Amino acid sequence: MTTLFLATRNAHKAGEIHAILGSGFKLLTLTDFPAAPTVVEDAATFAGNATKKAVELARWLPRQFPGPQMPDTRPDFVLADDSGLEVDVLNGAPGVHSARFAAVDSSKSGNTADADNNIKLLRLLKDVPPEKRTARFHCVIALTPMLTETTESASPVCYGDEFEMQTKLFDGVCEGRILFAPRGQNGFGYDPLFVPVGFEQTFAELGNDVKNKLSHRAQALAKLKQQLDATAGKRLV
Ligand code: ITT
Repeated sequence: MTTLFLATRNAHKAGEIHAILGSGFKLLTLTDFPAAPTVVEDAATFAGNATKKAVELARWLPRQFPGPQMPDTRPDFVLADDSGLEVDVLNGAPGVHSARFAAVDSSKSGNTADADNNIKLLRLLKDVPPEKRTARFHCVIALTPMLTETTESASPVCYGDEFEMQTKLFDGVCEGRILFAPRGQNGFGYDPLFVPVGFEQTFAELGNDVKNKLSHRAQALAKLKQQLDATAGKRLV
């Protein structure tokens, strides 16, 4: 069984990843490692931030699993998801700033409450007609193998590069539109405002089972699974 370390502090995101990947994976999360470093998400793209989260955690983790005595619990890969909402009429905003949209023009650091982010989005879109309220959820997942401690001590200079070189990216996009008021209780973030193409209900109304089949995250994870299955197949040959 493949063990993945989820580099996220967002419990909703971790729950969705768990539900989408199913029982074929063992998952550890940052909740299991409260001392893990906080990664500053200052890259300009989802791919940049996802890579940064995966690589920094993959670099830190080997020290938590010293020696070969923990082969069953030792993660095989770090998985980091960076995602957000891109609204066309806002030139792609909130984009990489989705988690802290309400504070993006202030000096405050850290994520802001989902309700505040949604209120800001609705305010910016208040005069935008329905046909111009197109948007998409975008997710990039970075998968970094957990290299061994021996590799790290062998050549610290090359080690960081090695992590980045071995990182694989998987992306997913879900097109839709933004409503004028929130609807529904499920999900998180902008789900109560987002209606995916082909539906009349928001992600928050459709519920987790439907969302996890068509979401940006589901699409990225389907590609990741395909890659892991192909690699496992090659190892067996
Ligand atoms: P981690 O970095 O710890 O994973 P985070 O919430 O800060 O948690 P991101 O930096 O990737 O994660 O920001 C993602 C934000 O984008 C999230 O907080 C929501 O506001 C929004 N978002 C992403 N996926 C979403 C989804 O499926 N439904 C609703 N909103 C979503």
